Amino acid sequence: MPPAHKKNIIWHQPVVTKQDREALFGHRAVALWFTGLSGSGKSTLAHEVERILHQRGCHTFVLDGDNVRHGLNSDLGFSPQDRVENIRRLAELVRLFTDAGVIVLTAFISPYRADRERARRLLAPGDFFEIYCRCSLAVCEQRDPKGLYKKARAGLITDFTGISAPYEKPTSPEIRLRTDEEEPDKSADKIFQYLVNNGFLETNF
Ligand code: ADX
Repeated sequence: MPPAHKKNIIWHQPVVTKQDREALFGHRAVALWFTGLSGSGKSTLAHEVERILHQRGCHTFVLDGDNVRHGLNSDLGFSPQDRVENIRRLAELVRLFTDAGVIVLTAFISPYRADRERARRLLAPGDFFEIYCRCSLAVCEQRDPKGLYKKARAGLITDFTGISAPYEKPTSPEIRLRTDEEEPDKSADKIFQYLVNNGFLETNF
């Protein structure tokens, strides 16, 4: 935005705050940010954790990379610049969801460490949980649920993560899972236990 426009935009303080909404809903509003290769199980796991939390009366929402690219980010492709912009916009969206008191679960490859760290910094301290879905390329490729690895190997898709585009592994994620070795319900339970153990689902905080 040109600086001249910026100076005419004033931040409006909400009357009902994030803390008010958290107290009303009875749980903290945080981001569970799943990251990993395509086919590593991010989306499956995000939906499974959401199911568990929803059953417990939590307010939740899953943001899935493929889905958001149909609408909000339909103008973006997979070049490095477009991926940066994809994650920048999504991090802002996640911020809005947490401000609204919702536990948001995201399933974006989010291959660049710097972008994930920027998303972390955009949220209040302690509100961002990086969940690394560690799954070998061989297993992702064998699963190939959308047939995209095959197309990437055949050169029909360029800039494909893991094949012709990089994936920067998290160095210190809050939760690290072996999604190529562990069943999704077991991994989902670990995440749920993590939230319980760290007091995120307490009704009186
Ligand atoms: S990200 O890298 O910008 O975070 P995002 O999660 O939004 O990616 O989208 C990834 C999904 O888009 C993949 O799960 C896959 O279904 C699809 N896709 C299409 N082309 C590519 C590509 N070149 N690289 C990775 N994923 C792709």
